[in-house]
Amino acid sequence: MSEERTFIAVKPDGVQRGIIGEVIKRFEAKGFKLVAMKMKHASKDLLNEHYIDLKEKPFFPTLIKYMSSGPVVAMVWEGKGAVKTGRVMLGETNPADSLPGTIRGDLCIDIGMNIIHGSDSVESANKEIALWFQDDELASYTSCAFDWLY
Ligand code: IDP
Ligand code: MG
Repeated sequence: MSEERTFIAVKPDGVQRGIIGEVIKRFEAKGFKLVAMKMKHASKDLLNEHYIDLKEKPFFPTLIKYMSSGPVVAMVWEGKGAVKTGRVMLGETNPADSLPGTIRGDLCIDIGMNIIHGSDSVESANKEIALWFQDDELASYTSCAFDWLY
């Protein structure tokens, strides 16, 4: 159970606004283990695949334009309940509905500029991790904090 993984990405606005460190700080402080990270200016093909479930939405073209407007920082975080807890840490899709204390609740305003992505289920996490990372980009190590977390 402590090996559940989620895909988290700081979106182009989060990168431009200098929020990468704040996001990493929150996931590290929570106790999740970083197993992969890279900066990537995603292609439209990659983003079309990443957001394939939303392709019929009216905002889809704007979303792809936004997400390809600059580099993102893609990460994989591991730990018990990483997917669900990760979503709680992010807040709601619309920052206006996100509570203070969440990343979106604290750090952004507009639904079209909501600074961060997080997988919404274990199944989509596994799909997204495979889409953004090669197997050999996922680090395998034991965190010295493990026995103090579980
Ligand atoms: P999520 O990122 O919280 O999982 P989704 O519904 O999967 O939310 O939507 C993916 C992304 O699409 C959102 O994070 C946001 O960037 C964008 N988005 C969602 N709904 C809207 C909208 O109504 N207007 C503009 N952009 C939207
Ligand atoms: Mg989503």
